[in-house]
Amino acid sequence: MSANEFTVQQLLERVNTTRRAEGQGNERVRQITARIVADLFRTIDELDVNADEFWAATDWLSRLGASGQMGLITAGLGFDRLLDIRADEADRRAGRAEGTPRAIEGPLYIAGAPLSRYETRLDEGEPRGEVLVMEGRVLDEQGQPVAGALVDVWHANEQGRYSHFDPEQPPYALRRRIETDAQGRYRFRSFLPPGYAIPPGSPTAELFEALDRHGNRPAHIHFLIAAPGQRLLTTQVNLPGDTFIDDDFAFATRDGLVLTLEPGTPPQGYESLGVNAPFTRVRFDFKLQRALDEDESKPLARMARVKA
Ligand code: MBD
Ligand code: FE
Repeated sequence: MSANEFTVQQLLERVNTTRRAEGQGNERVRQITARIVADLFRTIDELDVNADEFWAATDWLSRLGASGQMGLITAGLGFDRLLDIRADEADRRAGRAEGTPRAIEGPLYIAGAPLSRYETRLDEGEPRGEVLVMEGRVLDEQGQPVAGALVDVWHANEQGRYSHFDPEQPPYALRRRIETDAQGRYRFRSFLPPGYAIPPGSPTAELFEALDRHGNRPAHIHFLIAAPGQRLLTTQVNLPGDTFIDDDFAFATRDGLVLTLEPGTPPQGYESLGVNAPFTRVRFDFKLQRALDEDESKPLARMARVKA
C-alpha cells in the first residue's frame, strides 16, 4: 500500500496524529483540534459539502475575522450563553451560593472607563432621552454590603451603538466605573437605552439572512462587578416591555434581571446628578458570590483574562 494515498479515515488519522516529536506542543489544543477536524470531516462527508460551498465558507470566515465580529457570531450562535449555562451547572454541582444571575459580557466592553465614588453620570452633561437613575447596593453572599466594590457599567447610545466601536462618540461615552460607598451603595444617571441590532451588510448579517434570523437584542445595560474576595460578576439588566425581551438574538435575557421601572419619581435627593424633574428610577442590588480563589476575583473582562 502506498504511503501517500489515503481514504478519508486514513487522512483524518494522519491529520490528527502527525507530529514532530512526542512531548512537544499543547496536548489540550491537539485534543480539541482533532475533535473539531473530525466533526468537520464528517459534516462535509454526510452533507456532501462541495468545493464551492467549502471555499465560500472559508471566505466568509476570513471576512468575519477581518470585520472584528467574532464576538458577535459567538453570541448569536449561542456559545456565550452556553458558557453561562455550564458555569451555572458547575455552581449547582458544587453547591455554591447563588448570586445575581450571570449574563454574557458581549463583545463591546472597553476597560478603563472614568472612575467615581458612589455616584456618576453616564450621559455627560447634555440631557438625552428619558432620564434614568439606577441605584442600589453591592451585597455579599450573606446580604452584607460590600464597600469599595467596583461597578463597571456600559450601554448603547440612542442609536443602539456603543462608544469606541462607533467613531461618532467621544471616548468612554456611556461607560463608567463606580466605587461603592461605605454602605455598599452605587447610583448613576443616564437615559433609557434602546436595543441593539447587528450591523447591516456585515458578515454576521449575511449569515443571519441565510439562517432567516433577526439580529436584535432587547434594551439592556451591562455590568462587570468586582471586589476583593468576591467572585467577579458579569451581568446585564433588561428594560421591561421590549419587543425582543424574550427573543434576544444573543439569548442573554434572564429571569431576575428584568428591571422594574419607577416612572415619575420626584427629583428630591437627586440634585447632585442634575435631576430637577420627575424621572424614571430603578432599584437593583447585586449579590456577589464569595471567591474560592484569587483567579475568580480578578477584575478582568474576558479578553483581558485570556491575554493576561
Ligand atoms: C450587544 O450590545 C451585546 O450586548 C451583545 C451580547 C452582542 C452584541 C451587541
Ligand atoms: Fe450590549
